[in-house]
Amino acid sequence: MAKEYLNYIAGKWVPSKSGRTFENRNPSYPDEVISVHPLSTKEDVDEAVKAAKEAFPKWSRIPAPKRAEILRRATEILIERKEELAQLMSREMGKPIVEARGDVQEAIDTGFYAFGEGRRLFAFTTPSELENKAAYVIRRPIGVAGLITPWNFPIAIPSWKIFPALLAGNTVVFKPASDSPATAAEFVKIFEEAGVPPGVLNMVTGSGGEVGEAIASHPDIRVVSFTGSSVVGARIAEIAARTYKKVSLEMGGKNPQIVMPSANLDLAVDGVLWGAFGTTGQRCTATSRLILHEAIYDEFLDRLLERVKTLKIGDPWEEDTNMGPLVNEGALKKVQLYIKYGLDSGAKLLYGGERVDRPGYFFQPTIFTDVDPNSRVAQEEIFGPVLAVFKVRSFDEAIDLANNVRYGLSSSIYTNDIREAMEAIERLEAGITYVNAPTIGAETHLPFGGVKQTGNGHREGGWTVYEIFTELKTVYIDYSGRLQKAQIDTWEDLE
Ligand code: UN1
Repeated sequence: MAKEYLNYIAGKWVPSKSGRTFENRNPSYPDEVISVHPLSTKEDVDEAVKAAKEAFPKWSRIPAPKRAEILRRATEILIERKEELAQLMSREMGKPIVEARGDVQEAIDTGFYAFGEGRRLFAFTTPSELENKAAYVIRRPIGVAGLITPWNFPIAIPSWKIFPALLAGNTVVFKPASDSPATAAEFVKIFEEAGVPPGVLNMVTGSGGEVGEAIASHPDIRVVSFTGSSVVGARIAEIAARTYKKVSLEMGGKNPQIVMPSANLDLAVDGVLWGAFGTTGQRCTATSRLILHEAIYDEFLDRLLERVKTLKIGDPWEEDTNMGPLVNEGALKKVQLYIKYGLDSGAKLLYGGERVDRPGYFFQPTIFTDVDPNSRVAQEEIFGPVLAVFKVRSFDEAIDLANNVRYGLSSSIYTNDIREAMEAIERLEAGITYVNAPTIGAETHLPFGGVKQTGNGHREGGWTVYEIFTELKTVYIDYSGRLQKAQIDTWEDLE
């Protein structure tokens, strides 16, 4: 029997006012309906924002170290429920169980970081130019935060936003992806159980077109944080600008792994297999381009081909599965379309390219060689297990090719030449560069985000996410007892 979940508004689990629902199916066996969720409307978002707005004054006045105590409890519950959440996630969106546990762990790490941040939230002090005057900066919560998250990290990415937003004293309206709503609802229950007061965290499920747009346009939401496609991100920014919101966007990637002649080739093969086919290529950090120096090109592809055949595709809840399904039928059709684009543009299929013969949206790991660097397969985010391989003659050509896309999230270079490594770190146009490690696997306590069409200048993770969820207040305290004029009074006047 499919479990029925509801929206969470003002501390109560409630259906959508529309009375409508949608089904959440298992992508490995699409006949199985895992759960049913409210198909919400703007009206439901209005209710949630109202609750969040009402809860804000009290929540924002609780000292941050005390808010942190509640978030620590939530993190402890996450630890207790890690296995159960991972199992649900794996069934709901198809991530291999080992990775699903990692997803929950990422939220645990983020929760404990937030707990520590309760006793930091550092700002700045600096001298005033006038005597007997203090000048410093404090961080203030912003108000109601609208958080819109994708399905590929069903707990990790919501945690990147919910923990810091709440720790900083904001209240939240959360819209999870419609392909992972059950894990999201269980995550929200954890905050409820940990003692987050009614109205402080609200969840509304439904479509991006209806619920997402309502969040982006609501005048009482003051900050929006979104992770998803660049097209939707640009749309959110446009709508949100009309009500002067702060907007943080984390969007697409077309991440390269470069392999130079001095590299440890087996290590680089391990890296690309994990980077390209982990999570079935459905990460914004996934390796979708492999840039090989001509000196190692043939040998590298031989080794890669040998290894890619050994990847185990299967039910994601089996411990030894390497690749689960794509998330839904739309994702499968998109990948199939890109196989056609690749072949039409003259690329050669080295491996894969076919749907797997079994129930569910399974697709083979796929490798294209001889890819035209300006073709769609080389330029666009496919979000599936498709790797485009390129041959280059020099380091400079590798860097230029790596930068020849509109995205800039992650990047990687395998080399044992220190000059190449250091130059790549400077020259790769990306928010993240790995040396001798794959493009995936960011740690939660460091800044995460990208340049070009991947982002709009913000960084989640670590301390930088607190820049997103706080406003700076500049404070001047004049204890001279007289009117002092900045820029006008001189030191000699004071004497
Ligand atoms: C994403 O794909 O949206 O670095 C995030 C990584 C993960 C996060 C990925 N820690 O691959």
